[in-house]
Amino acid sequence: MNVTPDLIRGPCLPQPRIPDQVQHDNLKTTPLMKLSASTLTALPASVQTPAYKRKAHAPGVVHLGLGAFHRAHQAMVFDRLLTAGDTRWGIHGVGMTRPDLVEKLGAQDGLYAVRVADGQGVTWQVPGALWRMSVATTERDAVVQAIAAPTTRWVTLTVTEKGYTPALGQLLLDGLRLRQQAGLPGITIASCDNLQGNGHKLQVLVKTAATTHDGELLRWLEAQCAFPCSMVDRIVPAATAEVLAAAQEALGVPDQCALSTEGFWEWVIEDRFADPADAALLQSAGVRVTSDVHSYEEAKLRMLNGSHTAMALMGAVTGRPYIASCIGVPHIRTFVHQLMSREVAPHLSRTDWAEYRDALIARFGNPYLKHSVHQIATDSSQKIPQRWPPSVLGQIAQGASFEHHALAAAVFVRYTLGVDEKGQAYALNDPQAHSLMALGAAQRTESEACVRALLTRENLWGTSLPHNTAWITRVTHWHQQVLQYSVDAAVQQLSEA
Ligand code: CS2
Repeated sequence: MNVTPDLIRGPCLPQPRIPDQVQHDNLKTTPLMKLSASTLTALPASVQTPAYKRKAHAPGVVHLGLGAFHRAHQAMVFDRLLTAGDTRWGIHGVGMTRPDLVEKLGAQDGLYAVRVADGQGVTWQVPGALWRMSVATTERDAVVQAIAAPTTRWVTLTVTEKGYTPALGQLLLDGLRLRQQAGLPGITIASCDNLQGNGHKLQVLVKTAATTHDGELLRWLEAQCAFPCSMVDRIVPAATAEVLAAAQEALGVPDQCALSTEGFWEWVIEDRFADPADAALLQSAGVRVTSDVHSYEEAKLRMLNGSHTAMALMGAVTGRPYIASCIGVPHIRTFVHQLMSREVAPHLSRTDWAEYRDALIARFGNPYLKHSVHQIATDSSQKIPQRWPPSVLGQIAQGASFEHHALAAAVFVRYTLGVDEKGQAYALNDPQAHSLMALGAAQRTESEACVRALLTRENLWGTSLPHNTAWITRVTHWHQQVLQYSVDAAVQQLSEA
């Protein structure tokens, strides 16, 4: 696979500075200062900062979903294009649900530091692409106007699996309608969420929002707008107090929005753009543009995200806080290796899966990424459908074993109890939390009935698995092992089999 870890990290661009030590010390003596446009030029030279004039132009990109992932991934790709002198990639970032985050970013003029850290080293960068911000819930009209702005050329989205609602389709359509009515050109609307065929799903959502009076708008949409599918990858945990403290140390000023990520990043996007010239531009920034996103999407969702969900649930139930703490346990590591090699890989169209698997296991172990298992277990009901069933169905079709997925599913059932094996209670953060916990509550006394109730939910497992007796029997078996012995004992037993 095309690994492009050094593109973002690239060498610092030369910038005029006054001596660093003096600046650093000055900043340290002024406790009220924080990272912002006015302190940017006084940061230590070790921190890479934007080498272009920020906000001199109107943003060309509207991004929906201003979470950590976007800020440490696409925003850094756009920062690279801005650095190369193309002024059209500034971002109008839209917080979908987090006014507090938008407020904090606003107070820092859209600036935040990113620690890029792994076995190759540690660097700090302040990307400069975030120029404007809005909150979707309270400033809907500003978002619609931003989509309709003449300078807007792209809309990108990271709104999470559960964000693909009719309201999202309506928001986009309202902005696009204004563009069409104003005679403006179409734009590229790129979903970057962990959904198979994300571009197609988004296009359907937008079209579904149209009414019978929107015939002309739909024709314009078809002819002038593009909804490419894309696969995005970079592990970006929610920031922790440790990262904020490290940022203050590295920058010399507090940064309430600092993030930590790995050197690796990947963006594979379908060659389908409103402006075809964008393909070469994105390529110049390290993005892979291809007609075959599907094979990258399926490999990433089932290998990386599928393993993530399995480990996150194991971590939540065993009381291990981070993905790195899970992959560091030999039998969990073996389990993940076997899950990918034996049950996922046989159904992938990518042939380089063995290198991909090994690279993933190394990435999971990155000690700098305090990637909370409870963060990844969030919204499991929305994530499992993309991550596990396709591999299980593939194994069933070939008459092959699906024991690793069956054990992972059993751990999911155990997870719905809301208390770990050490007796610590935790909250399920999931749109289906209430019904999952209600179903899972009786599992200690009525294990079989409980597993059956959870496995027959078609919104989790699809239409065919809920009727597969062999699948239900094996999940029930592993669930009993987990309850009787422990998650570790079951994982150990399977990984040594
Ligand atoms: C994770 C992803 O939270 C999750 O569900 O599996 O955010 C994962 O870290 C990214 O997709 C990596 O690119």
